[in-house]
Amino acid sequence: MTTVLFAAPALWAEYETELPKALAEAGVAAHVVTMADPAEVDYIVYAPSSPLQDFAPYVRTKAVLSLWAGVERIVNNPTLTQPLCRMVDPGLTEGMVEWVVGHTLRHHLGMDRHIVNPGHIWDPTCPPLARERPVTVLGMGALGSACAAALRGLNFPVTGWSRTPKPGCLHGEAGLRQALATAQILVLLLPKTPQTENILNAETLALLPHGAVVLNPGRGALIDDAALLAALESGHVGHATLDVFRVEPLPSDHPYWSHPRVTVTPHIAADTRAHSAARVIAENIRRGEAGEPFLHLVDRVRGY
Ligand code: NDP
Ligand code: OXD
Repeated sequence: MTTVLFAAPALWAEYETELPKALAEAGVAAHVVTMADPAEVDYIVYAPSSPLQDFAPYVRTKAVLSLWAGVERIVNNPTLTQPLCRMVDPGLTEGMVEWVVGHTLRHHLGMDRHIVNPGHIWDPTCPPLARERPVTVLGMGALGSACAAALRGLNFPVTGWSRTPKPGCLHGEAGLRQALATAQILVLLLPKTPQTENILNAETLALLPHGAVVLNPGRGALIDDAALLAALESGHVGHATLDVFRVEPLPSDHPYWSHPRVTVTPHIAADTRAHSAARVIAENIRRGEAGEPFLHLVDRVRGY
């Protein structure tokens, strides 16, 4: 059985050892390669940044296993008729929790005031406690729910919002309005779909409390950039910390780079970690071979 990795060559160094090891642990005999005759390939491990775009010749392939959590670059590919699984990796989740908690604490505690204090101003104002700082997470999936749990563990009152009803979570248009109205810190962890594009626009930004902070480790297209810049200019949004952008790398003349109340991080919020991700991939290959349902199967109509 042949599994082929389509990803940046640098990733091969990690997966060429981790994947065979994980497959052996899962009791699956598979050959892992970076090149193969398409007609001979059983599974494709795929980074959406890979040049592979035509899946039609992969007639025997039982699944395409994405190394990324976000699948917007591949989900509408008309040549992809094979099942598509997205990445849910404990290592990636851990990284996202750390990024979200770190940036939430930065803004909650007002750390910048003390880190950058050229006038040596002695300002003894204490920040409020976390329990007094409502946070909203839009997107309560694998990543959003883990971030919400970690923030709740620090006593932040967290409101979650998702597409479908879930216990303790808001949904729908009215739910979105309610979730935004209290969000002193707003975290975007939605996938990019036609329904979520520009979800943060002039109208929804206006629903946030004055001075709210926006953290976007989801996807750049979730935000109407002009509307966010206008809200930053007016002071309605106090700060935006952005990890993802419509165009990446973010062009050097983009106003986000020079805006004093925008922090740009270069799509590093969370990375798929080969050691743990290889085990997720191996489990899906084991399932495929055993005729069991795949984990983390993408709903192609829903788009995530
Ligand atoms: P999941 O699919 O597990 O979760 C997505 C969540 O978004 C679900 O709660 C889903 O609702 C909700 N959602 C989807 N569409 C809508 C909608 N129209 N209205 C309301 N809620 C909606 O994804 P992950 O948590 O694994 O990942 C989220 C995103 O994070 C990825 O798609 C990717 O874009 C981004 N990401 C960014 C990284 C980075 O380094 N910056 C790294 C990894 C991921 P429901 O639960 O009802 O289905
Ligand atoms: C992902 C990402 O989707 O890195 O996994 O953004």
